Amino acid sequence: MNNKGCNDFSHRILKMTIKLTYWDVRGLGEAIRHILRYQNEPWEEHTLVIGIEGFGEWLKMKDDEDLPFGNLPFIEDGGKKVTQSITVLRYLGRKFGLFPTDPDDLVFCEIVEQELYDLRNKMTSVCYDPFGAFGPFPASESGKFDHEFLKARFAHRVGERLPKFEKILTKPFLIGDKPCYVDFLMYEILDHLRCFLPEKFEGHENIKAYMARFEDLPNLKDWFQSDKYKEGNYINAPMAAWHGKE
Ligand SMILES: N[C@@H](CCC(=O)N[C@@H](CS)C(=O)NCC(=O)O)C(=O)O
Repeated sequence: MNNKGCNDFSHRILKMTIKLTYWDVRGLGEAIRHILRYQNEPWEEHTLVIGIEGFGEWLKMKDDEDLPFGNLPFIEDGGKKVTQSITVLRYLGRKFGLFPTDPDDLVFCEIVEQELYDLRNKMTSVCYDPFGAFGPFPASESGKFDHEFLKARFAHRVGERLPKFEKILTKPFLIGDKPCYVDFLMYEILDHLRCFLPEKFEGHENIKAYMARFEDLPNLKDWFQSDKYKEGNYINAPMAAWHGKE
């Protein structure tokens, strides 16, 4: 198969166990997990459990001296620590030969990557009450969170955006026959949307076929068929107004 447009220098890199630190939800961590599963490299996870203890660990980690801007998720690879989920995906993409080499492909990938991240952030603000008194976030009386109202507004945007994804997903993967780093984000965000607003996917056959191809990828297929995937695997934290998956 032709891995169009992606470099491959993975053979030159010493294999180390990559460690991912994140909450026990899919959230921003699952696209990273998908790359690691697909690669079938040794990796481990330090899972923070949502609750007093997990929040305590997170607050401590935010001031980690090795992290200029501590945040979750982050990975450790050898001595290197990387935060910002998109930067982590790009880092792993470069490391594993899943990064576009052609400048036009790269610009296209970055546009799609940012579009997906915008959608993800909008969905987060529909699902999490910014005025809730969870963990370290202060309660506020300056606004009222209305999940159903926000969901309807978001559904309108998704209905307008999905045809654009339908139009670009004409190859087996975003830029060729094999996945690049953005495909791991793409599948994950599309699946969040599919779980949240399944009716919006009706008639989008390219998107459905693309998602089925992703679920059939080597190493990922086993994951999607595993009991662990089927039994839990929440998209958002339990305090969210919608935490999926139905
Ligand atoms: N842009 C960051 C966002 C990370 C993020 O929002 N992390 C959550 C925890 S899962 C958070 O609330 N971080 C606190 C903060 O950003 O102050 C990324 O993509 O990694």
